[in-house]
Parts: sequence; structure tokens; C-alpha cells
Amino acid sequence: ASSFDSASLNYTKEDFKAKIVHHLHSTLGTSENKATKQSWWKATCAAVNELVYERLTQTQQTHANKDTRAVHYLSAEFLMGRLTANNLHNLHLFNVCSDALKDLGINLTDLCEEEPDMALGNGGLGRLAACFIDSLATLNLPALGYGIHYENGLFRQEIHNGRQIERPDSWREYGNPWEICRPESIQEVALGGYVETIYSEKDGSLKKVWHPAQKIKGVPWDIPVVGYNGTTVNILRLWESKAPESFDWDVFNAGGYVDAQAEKARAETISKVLYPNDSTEAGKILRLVQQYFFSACSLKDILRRYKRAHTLASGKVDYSEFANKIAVQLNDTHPTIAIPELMRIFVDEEGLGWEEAWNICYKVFSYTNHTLLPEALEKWPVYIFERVLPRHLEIIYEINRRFLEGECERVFPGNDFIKAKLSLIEEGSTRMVRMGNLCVVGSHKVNGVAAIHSKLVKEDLFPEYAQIWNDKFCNVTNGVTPRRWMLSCNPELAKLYTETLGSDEWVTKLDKLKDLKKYADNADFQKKFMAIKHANKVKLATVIKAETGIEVDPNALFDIQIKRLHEYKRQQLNLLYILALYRRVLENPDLEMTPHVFIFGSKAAPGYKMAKDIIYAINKVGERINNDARIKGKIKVVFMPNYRVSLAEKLIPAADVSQQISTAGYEASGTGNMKLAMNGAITLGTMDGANIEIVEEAGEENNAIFGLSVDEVKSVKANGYNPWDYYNRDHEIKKALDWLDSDYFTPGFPGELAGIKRALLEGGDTYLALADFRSYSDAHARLEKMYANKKGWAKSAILNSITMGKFNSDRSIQDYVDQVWSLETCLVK
Ligand code: DL6
Repeated sequence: ASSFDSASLNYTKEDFKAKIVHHLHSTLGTSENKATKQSWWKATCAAVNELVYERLTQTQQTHANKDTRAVHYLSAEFLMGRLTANNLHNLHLFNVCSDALKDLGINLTDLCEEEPDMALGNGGLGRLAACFIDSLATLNLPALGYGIHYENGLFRQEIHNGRQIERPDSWREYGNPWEICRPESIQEVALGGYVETIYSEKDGSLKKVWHPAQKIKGVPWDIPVVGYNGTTVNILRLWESKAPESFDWDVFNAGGYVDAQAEKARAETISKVLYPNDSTEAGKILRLVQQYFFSACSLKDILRRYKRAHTLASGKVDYSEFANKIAVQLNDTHPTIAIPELMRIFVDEEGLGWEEAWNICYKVFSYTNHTLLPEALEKWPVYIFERVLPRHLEIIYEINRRFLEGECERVFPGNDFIKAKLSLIEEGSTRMVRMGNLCVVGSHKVNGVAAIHSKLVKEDLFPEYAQIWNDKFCNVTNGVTPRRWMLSCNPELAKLYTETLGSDEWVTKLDKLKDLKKYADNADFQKKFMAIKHANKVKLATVIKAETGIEVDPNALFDIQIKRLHEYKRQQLNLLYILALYRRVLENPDLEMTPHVFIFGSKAAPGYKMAKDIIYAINKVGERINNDARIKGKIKVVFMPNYRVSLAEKLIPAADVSQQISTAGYEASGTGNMKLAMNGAITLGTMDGANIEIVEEAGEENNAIFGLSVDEVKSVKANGYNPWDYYNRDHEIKKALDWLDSDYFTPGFPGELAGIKRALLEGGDTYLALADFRSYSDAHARLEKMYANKKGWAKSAILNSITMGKFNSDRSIQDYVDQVWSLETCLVK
């Protein structure tokens, strides 16, 4: 038996049953006849954890014994979703577990619904981090994820009368069986206070001593990350903030019990809640504190481990190996503060000279940029730094001085204009620390997340830096894990692929699916493929009915746009088309068209009014259309509340069309586009982000591409774009916008949806929705035609699904290994 045979793991059906019942009794303290679904779920997880923990220990021992180089993935967000099905699949235990539970009268799929999503992220950036740690473990790479153990993840979205209402997401209120608290690895970090400069009589040097005002305890929670097919179980370590006990006791003894409790609450606020902003920097002190808290805890943890292996007999630590052993990836600018923190530790605490410290430091760090949106590029007011991290500010000034006088002066001698642009400090009425610039200066590699995006990072965002350090800039196109996004969420499709290929090798080597090309035209294969799609649509229709009360026909075309709500992602363009189509049907009730279900899933940042208005408009327009008997169900509009990973897993396998319609140049990559294509959806999209690479793989003829290119967007903007021209010229645009200005969709409340019209006309239509409307409408027409040809559609859908090998996150990780981390695999027995 192979090591993945459930029998060889003592996980035959009977073993599994016994383990589950054992944990039901002795871990959950209940019995078969009293147990709730929650208890059964937790008992099942406990049974799986027996194996997970064993492998986790093996992995850690192997890595420690071999003193392996490891990558540390620092990310303020890890959007993990649910772990039960994922872990079972990765351990090859899904079927045996399902059979064991069936014998116990329980359905595994139902049980998985008991698990709350671990929604510790906003969207693309956080979910990417989750896919990456899956791939790191799968590729047997020594790696740790580091982040924040938010008590409340991304808010739960409810829709009340069409409007988004935010509710707290207390995902671990009743405990989470996948996490382990590690009090033995608690760290303490400092905040605030002042810096003292001490003059040394001995050598005339100046020593800086930081006297912090406050200490915070970081309590680590480990989530095992189970690699597929492999024996590696890495960890994701998330830090929870607590007040140090010593503080409580001092104040308590002085009679200040209430004060001590208040201080405790303040310390615990740090990891209380995830900031719900996607693509906007929050600029709040608490956010900087969060960033410092988890970066500093993580670095201390990294140093603790390093010291264990590199402390000399003399008691001194040998730092000469540090950059060879440690790689730290900064997932966007959120953990940037780790750069000055490591410098502080080296120089102030470990006694290294500045140059020695810097030479190690920049080799350790590398930075991934995820957006070009100016409002997302983090800047922190200097006065906040002075209050929260006074010593770090001094270090940033020193890094800046050396950079401006060194490399910058060498390449741009005497050019104060460029120096002002590249400086880590933005001068102005409020002086700001530019975190992006600090990342570029303090890292040895900077990457974008799709080819076009990386080009724009290098040429438009950081062109002068690229002149200084051309080789620092590179591209790593994003990817997603096929374990979650095919094998687990679309089991029937996975089975078809495995059976047809005679092997499940594709689950790690996704390129293997290309061998199915010869079947793309095969009638029998097409029939099977489309039957799976149809069954997925039937299932989704039931979910839609249950969640929204809306009845949809699984024979209709399922056209899906799922992503955060942002004007650049252009849900408003989708809505305009729906309005135009609705009018066309009203004006011509006999219009021949494929019934079309438009499905949205999206959360808006709570403070982003226009995004919330667009959600409201989608719901109001949907209400009217869905209840208009005149159009005989030809169009349905569904807004699925509380879009999240577990809902995505139900939507994606059922999609016919994947809407990826951002203004070209604005979506760094996208990853939903990859997941949808893998599951056989046709992309209706612009030439933006990874869409470009997706159609390169799948063929433009198998997708519906439209709209202005990146260069055209630039030139339209440069030539003075006037949305009124489109409004006046195109009667469908005019009528759709005027409709929003009436009370047709909000009877008795005229103008409730008019904000969208205003933003598109008076507001200047920043994201060129009107400029792209006609070409978008034409692309829809092409799609309709494609869909009418059943065989042609099946072929295109299959070709999309089987040509997505490039977008396996294993490939992205291998690119990081080769271009950025130089990491070696380490097999764990
Ligand atoms: O790289 C992951 C993901 C990209 O696929 C999206 O295109 C991009 O919008 C997203 N960025 C964010 C938030 N940005 N910041 N900061 O999620 O990253």
C-alpha cells in the first residue's frame, strides 16, 4: 500500500468510525444519541487531527534537524475559508471519512456546512495567501505563514430591503478544531514611549535606547497547513494580542482593578477585528499597530528559531547565515514595518553595525505589490509614527538618508525632483512615510502579480527605482490551488478528469489536463462535461432559492460576477447592460434570447458609499425584473448575500460565464477569473490583469473579450474623456441612466438610484464604463451566439477548463522559489 492508502494509515472505514466515536465520547464529552451536528463535526476533525498532528511534528523535527532555509510569508490577511473538506482531500481521506460517517448515519457534506468560514481577509490578497500556503506544503517547502488571529473576520453581510448591513463575524465563538494555542511560544512587543540617545565615553559612539510606554503579549495560534499528497504539514501562525500579566498584577496590587481591566481590553483590541477595506488604506493608528504587532511577533519568532541553531559556544549569535536561512515575503505593504524592525533588532539589540545589518536585511525581504490604485498605496503620517514607533521612525530616516545620498545620488546626481519622489518621506503639510518606497528600498526583489501588472509596477509606479535597480523587479503571475478550486468544490468534474486520464496526477500537475484536448470535440465527453455543469447549476438553483427566495431555471445561462464591490471592477457596467437588455425585452416581448440569470456576490467596504449604492441598485433592479411577468422569466437578477469562500465554492462550479470586466490597467491580476475558467466558465472580460494570460492559454476565440486596452485607456484619459458624449450618442446608455434617475425601480422614491448616473456623468466616469459599454454589449451578443451552439459552447468550456495549468498556485510558488526565494524542497518521512 502507498503511504496515502487509508488502510496503511490506520484509517480504514472501521478505524475512522472508531476514532470519531472515541472523540465524540472523550474529546466532546457527549454520546451518539445526544450529539449535535457541531459535535459530530468536531469529533470528525479531532479524528483527522490525530494524523495531522503526527505529520506536523514530523515536519517540524525534520526542518529543525536539517536547519533548512525557510520562507516566512507575512500577510495581514489569510482568507482560509473552511478547512474540513480541504484537509480530508489533501490527506486522501475524504471518501473513507464519508463512508465512515454514512455508517454512523451522517452525511459528510452536511457536516462540512457546520464549519464557519475562517474569513480573515478581505478578498484577493488574503485568498492568494491561503492558496500559497497550500502550495508551499504540497511542494514540500519549509514555510511558515504569519498573520493576525482576528477575533472577528470580515463582516457578515445581510441584505435588508436591498441594502448591505454589516454584522460581526465571530468565527470562533464556539471553538475551532483546526487551531492550536501555543503558549510556550508567546512573544512580547513594545509600543510608544521615547528614544534616549546615550553617548559612549569609551568610543565616542551614540547609542539609541528605546523606552517603550507599553508592552503587548502576542499569543500564537497555529493552524496546520496540510500539503496534498505529501507528508509535509506546515503551519500558519496567527498572533492574538493580550495584555502582559505583569501589567495586570502591578495595577491590580495598587488597587486599580478596573484600570487593569481597561488596559487589558485596550491590548486585546489590536487583534479584535480585521479592517474591512479592500484597496483603500485605513490610515488609522490601530491599523499601524496591528501591522507592527504581527510583524514584530513574527520576527521575534523567526529569530528565536534561528538563534536555537546558530548560537555559538561563546553565547554569541552568528548572524552570517541569517540571509541564507531566512526569507521573508511581504504580502503587500502591510508588513513593511518588519524592515525597520529587523534593523532595530540587529543594531540596537544584537549589536551589529548598520552596514552589516543592512546587508543581511535587504537580502531577507522581498515584496509583492497587489495594486496600483493610488488610494491603496499605504502612507503613514510621521506624527503617528512618532507616537507609536519612535525608534522605527529614526531608523526609516537613516535608511532614507543613506539611500538618497548613496544609490539615488549615484543614478540621479543632483536631481532633487526625483529625490523628492523616491524619498521614503513625502513632504507636505502632513509629512508621510511611504510604505511602498520603503519596501522597494528594503527588499531585494519586488514583484507584481500578473505580466501586465508587473510591467506597470516597473514602468509606471516605480520607474526611477527600476532605473536604479532594474533586476530587482520581476513578475510572478498569481495562481490558485486546484485542490480547493477543482477537486474539492467540483468533485464530479474531478472524477471525470481522473477517470478519462486514468490518473489523478493533474491535481498537482494541472498542465496534465491539456492531454484532454483530444476530447474537447468528443460528443460523449462533451455530454458528460455538460451534464456535470448542469447538475452543479441545479444544486446552485436550490441554494439561490433557499438564500434569496428567487426561482431560477438551471437551463438558463448562469452569468456570474463575484468579487469585492469596487467601481474599477465595474459591477455598474454589468448593471447598465442588464437595464439595456431588460428594455430590449420590454420593447420586443418576442425577442429571441437565451434565458439569462445574472448572479452577483459581493461585499462593499462599509465606508464606501458608492459601492453600497451599487449593491442597492442591483437588488432594486433585480426585484423589479424578477417580478415582471411581461418578460416571461427571460432575465433574472440574483444578488447572493454574504459572499465568502464557502459560497464561492458553490457558485464557481455552476458558472457558464465569468465576468471579469475591470477597466484595463486597474485589476492587478484577479484570481476568481482563474477559478471560474478552471471550472469551465467562459470569460467575458477586458484585457486586464491575468485575463490576458488566461485567454493566451485558452484561446481568445473561446472567450468574449471586449473593451479598451491598457494603452487605449491611457490615451482616452489623456485626450480628455467626456462621458456625456456617450450618453448623448448612445440611446441605450441614455435610457438606462435616465431609468436610474426615475422611481421605476424604487416606486415612490425617485432618485434613490440616481447617484450612479451622477458618478458616471457629472463625476466623470473615472473607470470608463460608458466608453466600454457598446463593446461590452457586443461581447454579450457574441456570447449569446456561442451559447446557442451547444457543441461549440461545450468545446470552448472544456478548453477553458483544461488549459489553466499555468494558474495552479504550485506554479506561482515554483516561480517564487526560482526567482525570489531560492528555496529547496525538504521531504518529510
Ligand atoms: O494578488 C491578489 C489580488 C489580485 O488578484 C487582485 O487583482 C488585486 O486587486 C488584489 N488586491 C487586493 C487589495 N489590494 N491591496 N492592497 O486584494 O490582490
